Amino acid sequence: MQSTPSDTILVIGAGGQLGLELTHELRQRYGASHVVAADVRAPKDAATTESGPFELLDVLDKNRLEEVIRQYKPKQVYHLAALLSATAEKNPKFGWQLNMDGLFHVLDAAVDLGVQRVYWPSSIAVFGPDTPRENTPQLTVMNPNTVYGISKLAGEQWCEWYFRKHGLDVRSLRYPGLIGYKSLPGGGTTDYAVDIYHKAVAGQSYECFLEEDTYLPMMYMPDALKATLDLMHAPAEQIKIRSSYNLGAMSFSPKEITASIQRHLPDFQVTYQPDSRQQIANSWPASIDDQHARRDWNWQPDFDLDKMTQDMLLHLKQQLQPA
Ligand code: VAH
Repeated sequence: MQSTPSDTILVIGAGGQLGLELTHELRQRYGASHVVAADVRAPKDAATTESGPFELLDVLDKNRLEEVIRQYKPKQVYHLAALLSATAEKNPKFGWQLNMDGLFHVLDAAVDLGVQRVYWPSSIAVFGPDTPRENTPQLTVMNPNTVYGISKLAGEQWCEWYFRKHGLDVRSLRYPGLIGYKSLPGGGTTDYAVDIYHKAVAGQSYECFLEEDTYLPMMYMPDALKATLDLMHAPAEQIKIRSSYNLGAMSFSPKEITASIQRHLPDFQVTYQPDSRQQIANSWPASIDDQHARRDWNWQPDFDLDKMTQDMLLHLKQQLQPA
């Protein structure tokens, strides 16, 4: 077995939309042998398993989690495994179990086995229908009405508790909808904003599951990776919020992303067939106030909608028609 360096990083949920991209980015920055990818099943993306160490790990199996941490002794753990909003609504008990017991297993193992720093993603889903929708503040009314949102709000409070009671350096971001070309999302309400690009590049029309004027906070994956690593690299004394930081970049509606794509592909057509995810989207903010992230660790996004569209279409076309 190839020995892994002492400053190893473990990514749990490495096969997911964010996990796959984060593993790739961490391996590029620190060397593939330094980054252990783990997931409950082997990722479809062969690169994740072939470019560096991979472990099959169900985060609900605490003994297996401790075995992996004892084997690799990671300095940092990124715990990304969760059911997202739409999937968790269809499978509420498992959604709660995976999102909560999985987090407890990681927090306890980190304390017991000396992991130095833990990252855990929260989401704008922690806000609810009576939260101010425009420029939603860091501290405000939080009454999420989805299983996913309830689990993320509870998780934020537990992360803060482990920081206060055990001194565990656990850090978190309330991601908006994430959009990227390297991985497909799974079971989210914001997934339309990824699917729409794939349909456009394939020359097909797209049937959107949200109404055309549904504004949601969104972020291009390179910005999400930048924010995550900026947060994890910041000196501990700069981290003033130990529940989870609001994080923003842009907000747009299906109508606006369609127009952005049509500026490149004028014949692209979209129809609207809202489904149960519309109710979830209606309970979330339209835009986010992330002044604390900008103040505490100099957060600054790089991508707006048109810059993202240009980059997404370029890379998806390259994937479809390799050189
Ligand atoms: C979801 N993509 O749609 C996730 C995200 C803000 C949304 O948490 O469930």
